[in-house]
Amino acid sequence: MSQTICAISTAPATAALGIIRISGRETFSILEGILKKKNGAPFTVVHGKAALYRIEEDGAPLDEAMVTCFLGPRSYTGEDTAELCCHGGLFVLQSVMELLVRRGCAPAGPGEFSKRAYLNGKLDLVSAKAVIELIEATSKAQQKNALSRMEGTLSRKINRLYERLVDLNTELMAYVDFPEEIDEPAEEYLPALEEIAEELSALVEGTKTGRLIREGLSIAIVGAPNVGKSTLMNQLLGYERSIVSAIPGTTRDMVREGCRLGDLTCHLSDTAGMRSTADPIEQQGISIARKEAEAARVVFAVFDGSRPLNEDDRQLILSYADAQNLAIINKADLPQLIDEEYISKHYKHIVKISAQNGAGCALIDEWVRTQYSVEDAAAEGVLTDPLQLADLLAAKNAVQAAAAGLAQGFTPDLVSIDLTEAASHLGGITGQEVTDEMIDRIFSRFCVGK
Ligand SMILES: Nc1nc2c(ncn2[C@@H]2O[C@H](COP(=O)(O)OP(=O)(O)O)[C@@H](O)[C@H]2O)c(=O)[nH]1
Ligand SMILES: [Mg+2]
Repeated sequence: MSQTICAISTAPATAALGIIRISGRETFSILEGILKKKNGAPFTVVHGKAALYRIEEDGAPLDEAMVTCFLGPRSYTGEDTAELCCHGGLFVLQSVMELLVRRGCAPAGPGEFSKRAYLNGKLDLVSAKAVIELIEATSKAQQKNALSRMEGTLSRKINRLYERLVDLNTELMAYVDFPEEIDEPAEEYLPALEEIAEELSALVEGTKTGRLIREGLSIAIVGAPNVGKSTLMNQLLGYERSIVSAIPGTTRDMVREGCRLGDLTCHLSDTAGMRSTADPIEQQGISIARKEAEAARVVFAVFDGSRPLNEDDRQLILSYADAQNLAIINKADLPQLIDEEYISKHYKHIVKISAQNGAGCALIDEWVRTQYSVEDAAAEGVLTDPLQLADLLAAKNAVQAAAAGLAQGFTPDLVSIDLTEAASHLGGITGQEVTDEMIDRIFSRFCVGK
C-alpha cells in the first residue's frame, strides 16, 4: 500500500474532459513538481477545493487541469488523493499519466482505489460490491439498491448480527470452562439464537428480491399465430426487432431482447405462434417456444380480440393459466369478438391493448411494477451477489442448527462449532473474515481508476 498510484478514471475514449486520479503518500509532493498556476504561483494543497493549474514537465506545458485535493483520511481511499480534471483527449491523458509514472506513481490495477478504501476501513465489502453494481446498473431498481447499500444500512445490520454471534459464542465457550456459573445454557441462549435466526431468515427472504433486481425478469410472449406477439414485442422494446406480418407462422426462431418494464430489467422472448401444424420447421419453433415459456418466470399469453377464440387459443389458455401470468387481449382498436369472460375464468390478470398503436401498453408496464414491486427492498438495500447470498444462507442454516442443538441439550462446545461457522459466513459478507484471495477477486472486477 505504500506506493502512490494513478489511473485514468474516465472511459478510454475521446471526450470533453478526462479525470486522472492519484492516491498515496507521495500524491502532493509529486504534484508539486508538475503543477503551476498560470501566474507562476506554486501548487498548494487545499482540501476539497478545485483550482486551475498548468501541468508541465521541466517547463514544457502538457495540459491545463482543474485539480481537487483530498487530504487523507478524508478521501475515498483514506489516503492523500487528488483528481486532475484534464482535457479529454486520449493522447493528453496518456502523456500526463506517463509523466506521473516518471515522477514515481505506479499505474493502478483494477479497483485498486476501492481496495485501498476497503483496507483503510472506508468501505466494507457489501458497499464495495454495491459500487460495482451501481456502475453496472441497467435498471432503476439496480441503481437504487446499489446506492442504498453503499450507504451501509445493510452492512450495519449484518455487522450487528455478526457481533452478536461472536459475543454469544464467547459466552458459550466461557461456559465450557466455568459450567457452574450457568445452570441451563439452553434457557440462557436459545431466545437470542432464535432471534438471530429469524433476522437472518428475513434477510434470506429479501435476497429473492435481490436476485430479481440483479438478474431481471424473464418473460415469454406466447400465443396463436397472428395474434400480434411480434408487434407487442416491438412496441415494448420501442423499435422494430421482430418481423411483423399478416402471414401466420412468420416468427419461427425465438427472438430475445432486454427491455425495462416497471423498475426491472426484463428479458423478453418473442416466440413462434402455437398451433397444430405439419410443417417440421414450424413444429421445431413451437417446441422451442414451449420450452421458453416453461423456463420464463412470467408468460404473456396473447389473444386476438378481433376474432372468436379458436382451438389453438383454448389449448394455450389451458397451458398457461397460471396465477403469475398475464393474459393480453390485443387488437383493441378493432371491433371485439373475443369471449373475454372465458379468458377471465382462467386468468387472474388481463389487460386489453392495441400493440399496433400502443394503446394500453402502459398497463403492462404498470402490471410488472405492481406484481414485482422491488422499490421498498431496493430502497432498503438487499444482497444480490451470488457469493454473498450463499454465505447468508449458510449462516442462517448454521444458526438454526446451533439453536436446534442447544434445544436438544447438546453441549455448548458442540453448539459453538455451528456458531463459529455462522459467524465466519457473516464475516465473509461484510469483510471481517475474508482471505486475501477473496479481496483480490472482488476488487479485480472493478474498472481501472475506480
Ligand atoms: N389492427 C391491429 N392489428 C394488429 C395489432 N397487432 C398486430 N396486428 C397485425 O396482426 C398481424 C400479425 O402481427 P404479428 O405481430 O406478426 O403477430 P404474431 O404472429 O403473433 O407475431 C400483422 O398484420 C399486424 O400488423 C393491433 O393491435 N391492431
Ligand atoms: Mg411473430
